[in-house]
Amino acid sequence: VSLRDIIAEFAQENGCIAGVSDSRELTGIRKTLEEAGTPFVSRDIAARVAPELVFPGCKSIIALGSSYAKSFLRVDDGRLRGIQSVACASRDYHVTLRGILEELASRLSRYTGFRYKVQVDTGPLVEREVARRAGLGSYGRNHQLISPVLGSYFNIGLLMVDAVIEADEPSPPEFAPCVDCGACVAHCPGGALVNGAPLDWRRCVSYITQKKGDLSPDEARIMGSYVYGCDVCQQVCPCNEGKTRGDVDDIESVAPDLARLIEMDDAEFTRRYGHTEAAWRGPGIIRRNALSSLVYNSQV
Ligand code: B12
Ligand code: SF4
Ligand code: SF4
Repeated sequence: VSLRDIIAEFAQENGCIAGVSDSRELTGIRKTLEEAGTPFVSRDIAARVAPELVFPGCKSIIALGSSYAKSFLRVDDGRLRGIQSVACASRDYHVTLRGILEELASRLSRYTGFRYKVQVDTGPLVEREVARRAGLGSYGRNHQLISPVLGSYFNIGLLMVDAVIEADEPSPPEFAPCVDCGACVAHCPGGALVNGAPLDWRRCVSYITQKKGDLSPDEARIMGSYVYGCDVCQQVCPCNEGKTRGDVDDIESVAPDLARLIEMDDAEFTRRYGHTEAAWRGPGIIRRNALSSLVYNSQV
């Protein structure tokens, strides 16, 4: 069997999509990266585009995509509820996807010797571009990488290896259906999506819910009822129709009772958020957002 067959079989067993990219520099996106000034990531643009700098000896990169799409109905029980990304209804992908990639490395090591490095979100490489080159999907106007199989609600994890594995055909950059759509641009609460330009991240609700410090009145207004993350540009996207996998178990994970959140102590924070991606900024930021959402709700 070929390494490609093993990867494909492993991905299927784990409900993921998979592709392989070569390790050449990510050409063509350097200028955008320099202009974007992206938060939460390395400012070392050279490392962001060069697999060789991130993992010396890198020959191939396996990209996995793991869905977090779940369906749920909004509740109307008279309580003031905030909004959280549906990602908060799943276990933190930094942990789960890393585990899956470590397991893949172990599976492949039965067939060949190699060194490897895993990156899931926190490393410098521009993950969406690597995943596009590995054939996982194309960019929507919402800047999400959209897969024909999973839609856009999926996380990306990378396994860099120093073995050569035959690469997949890259996906075309632009998601074709966007030409006749524009729903995400029209519905983005912060007006952060501008056709043809990089994301205006300072106006992106997802960024505002994760930034440190106080919120300006403008930021609080854009954030509205959101407490962690934002899915609007995915919710309105036709690419996600029929792509959910299971239901949200606990409505509090996507529509938390704001009065309860502002009173949450650290132990309650760990119980509610400890296993999710929303835990990384700590309880103070979630309480800040909950309070801002309550104030916002009492004004509208
Ligand atoms: C910093 C960051 C953020 C920042 C800034 C986002 C941004 N768009 O730059 C904030 C906090 C706002 C954010 C929000 C979110 N993020 Co984020 N984020 C990252 C991170 C760490 C770096 C992103 C980055 O390098 N941005 C720089 C910009 C310039 O790069 P880019 O968006 O990838 O786009 C480049 C190319 O890909 C291409 N491109 C992009 N769009 C388009 C469109 C067209 C038409 C074309 C031709 C090209 C093109 O050109 C760009 C320039 O080089 C990555 C993980 C990583 N290490 O890569 C996760 C990552 C991109 N985020 C992810 C997710 C899930 C989200 C949220 C959905 C979370 C949420 N529910 O709130 C939102 C979505 C916001 C949005 N519309 O993009 C996933 C994306 C998965 C996917 N299917 O696309 C990633 C890959 C994390 C992961 N491992 O799963 N994020
Ligand atoms: S909502 Fe429409 S324009 Fe936006 S990414 Fe989806 S298909 Fe493209
Ligand atoms: S995550 Fe929300 S605020 Fe950010 S671009 Fe998408 S719709 Fe706009």
